Amino acid sequence: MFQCVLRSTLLRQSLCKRTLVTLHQISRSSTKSVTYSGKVQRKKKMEYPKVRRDESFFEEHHGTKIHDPYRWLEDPDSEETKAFVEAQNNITVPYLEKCPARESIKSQLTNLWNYPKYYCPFRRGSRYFFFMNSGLQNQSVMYVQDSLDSEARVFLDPNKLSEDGTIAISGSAFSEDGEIYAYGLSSSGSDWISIHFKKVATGEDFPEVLEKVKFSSISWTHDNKGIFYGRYIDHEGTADGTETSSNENQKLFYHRVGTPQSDDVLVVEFPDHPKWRIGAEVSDCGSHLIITTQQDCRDNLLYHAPLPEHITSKIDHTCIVDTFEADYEYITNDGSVCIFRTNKGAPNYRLVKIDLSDPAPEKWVTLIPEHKKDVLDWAACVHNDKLVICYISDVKSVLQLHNLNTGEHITTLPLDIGTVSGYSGKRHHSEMFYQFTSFLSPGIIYHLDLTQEPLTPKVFREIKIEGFDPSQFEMKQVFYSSKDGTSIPMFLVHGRGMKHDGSAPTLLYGYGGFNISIQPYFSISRVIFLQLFKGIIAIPNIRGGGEYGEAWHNAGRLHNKQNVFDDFQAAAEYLINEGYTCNGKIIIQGGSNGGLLVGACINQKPELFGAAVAQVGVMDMLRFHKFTIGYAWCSDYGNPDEKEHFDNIIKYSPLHNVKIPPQDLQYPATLMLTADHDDRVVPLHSFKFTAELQHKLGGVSSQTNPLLIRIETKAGHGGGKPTAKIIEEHTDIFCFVMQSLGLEIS
Ligand code: X98
Repeated sequence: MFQCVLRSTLLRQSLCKRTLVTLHQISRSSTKSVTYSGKVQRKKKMEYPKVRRDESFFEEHHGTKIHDPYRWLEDPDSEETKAFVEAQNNITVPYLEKCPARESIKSQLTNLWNYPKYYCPFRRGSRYFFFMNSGLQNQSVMYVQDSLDSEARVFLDPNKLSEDGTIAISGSAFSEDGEIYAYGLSSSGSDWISIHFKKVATGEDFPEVLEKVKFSSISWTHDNKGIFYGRYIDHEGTADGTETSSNENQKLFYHRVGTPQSDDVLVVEFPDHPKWRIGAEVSDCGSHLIITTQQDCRDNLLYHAPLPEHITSKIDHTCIVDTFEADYEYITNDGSVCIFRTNKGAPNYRLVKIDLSDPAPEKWVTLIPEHKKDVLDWAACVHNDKLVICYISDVKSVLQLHNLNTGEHITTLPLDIGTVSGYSGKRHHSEMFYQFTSFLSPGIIYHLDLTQEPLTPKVFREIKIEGFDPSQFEMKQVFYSSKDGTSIPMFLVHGRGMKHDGSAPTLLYGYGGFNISIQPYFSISRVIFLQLFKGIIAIPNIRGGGEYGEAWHNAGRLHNKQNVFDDFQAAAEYLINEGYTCNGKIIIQGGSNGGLLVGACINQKPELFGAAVAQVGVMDMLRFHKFTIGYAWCSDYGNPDEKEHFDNIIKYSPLHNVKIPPQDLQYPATLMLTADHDDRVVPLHSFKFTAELQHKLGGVSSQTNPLLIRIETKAGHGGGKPTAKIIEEHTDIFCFVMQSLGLEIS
């Protein structure tokens, strides 16, 4: 399961720069309190496109009449929506392109980006594989080696699959003997993948391609004959990621390599539960199929089935967990005794042994108990009887080795302050690799030979970047108090010896949801922000994430969602009150669920921020569950069709809470970003919110800050985006912020 990248956080893009305010000169005293950055500026007002409002369209939600004048924007294929997209890009693109520093920003970004990026090697069969990007390649290339010291040959180069780098590898698995590679390809950033099969020895592809695959695991039977995968066989109409239809009725199939997809065997389905997504994993011993189902974005059911020798029909499975109340993740097994990572009765997660032949919960045995403070983030088995366990401790990674049989702690591997961003190792291997990253460390890959005592990790590869000297910067973690007194951790990164005079442009990035932890990681665009603009990067670990386990997630979801916004706003207030920056120089940024965060915060405290960048955000909180996989997010947002959730959601839904601010105040300069193939958070969210912002505020004389949307083509939610598009996007964001805040490059 772990190959290279662990628990990737969504859209870990940043933007960056530092500069001097020109138009926004705010008095020093105002930087000490949260006030008037939104004061009227002497800037030219933007002219926005005329967008039709259907004032007559409304729906009753639990007795409340809700107007939805832009419902027509939900049809991505209508001529009117296409005209909207064109009209919006027609004002946004010239705004971004007139930035005088554009070429300089782009070339500095490109130059610094151009360094070799290596990822953890992993052994499959008798060979080693790794991904590497030489610098500016659109997609990382997969290499193969016969041994760690032998020459690396290109195994699969996705850059050869399209002219513009928009075809990306997304999901893959080697057969047990390492001789066949099953790999998913996604086009233009869509979540849809097609699965291909490659013979490792010759590089030759099998003829068949598996289509209509989404949200799927790929797991091989140990006879190397085929894979289990999830498919939306009933999906009608376009399946290229531009459609918005709900993803329902996923079914688990078995595909035998070398045969057409039409011959695939339907092995598991749950026709009474169209919204369940099915995960399947063949156990380490090859004898069991572990099946999980999930309806939302937390808690899963658990089933198992002994694997038949020949898979020709449905597989009978036995239910082990029949209630959605906790997460269960298979780690390894010895015979019928399986180890799972779970938060059942352990909000910070524990490892538990479940005997499949006697699976009653009262018979479960705790192998690694819950840590009282640190979160057991992931676990893997290596060298037959060892467990690698990664904890999150105050947002930083801690990596340990334990005994598989007793759970006993063997050693804690030395690690700097940062994140274990990659791991590879197999139970039947006596070596492992792991990758470390942090704000100021582009990556160190360690190799650990578990046969050598004392256990001594060796640096296998360290990534260095010409033109980036980490010693010129400093990073620290602070804890600030949120509105209700909760202590929130926040990382701050800035130039060493930075003037602490409240004038630094500050990029405040947040996510706040879905049990996702935002741990330190390296980002070139953030370095650019630090270097060019002498800025500050501020990353608060707001509630809703997984940094402190289930309790932290729970404190920021459903009826507690407002805590997420409060935490983010309190971060801005802390930065101002501590004299780091002032409201006119705070740029808030978030993507996906973090786009919702940005949308909600500009509605709730427009005067607190100078600029806002909301990427691929969820903005219509009354309708998110109607599109693609949106229904799965009810575990964080609640179901708007239920009154108690509606009553909560309507208070913060970005689309429904745009208000003209009090006299003289205005919304921050706001840039929404979306893309035509985003089938995770469909573009209509950003379309409707933009139309509403421009309608309500566009005619207000104090609103001189621009309210714009950038609509990308041949791109999706962020995964698999080619480097060229990423650099272009960062450049646009910098140009937007620079011009709208009146910043200058020093
Ligand atoms: C999702 O919606 C996750 C969607 N998702 C899945 C499963 N597999 C995936 C594989 C690739 C990409 C997405 C996948 O649910 C899956 C498959 C089988 C069984 C269980 C799950 N997420 C949320 C999201 O994208 C947050 C985290 C993941 N959001 C966008 C939330 C709001 C905005």
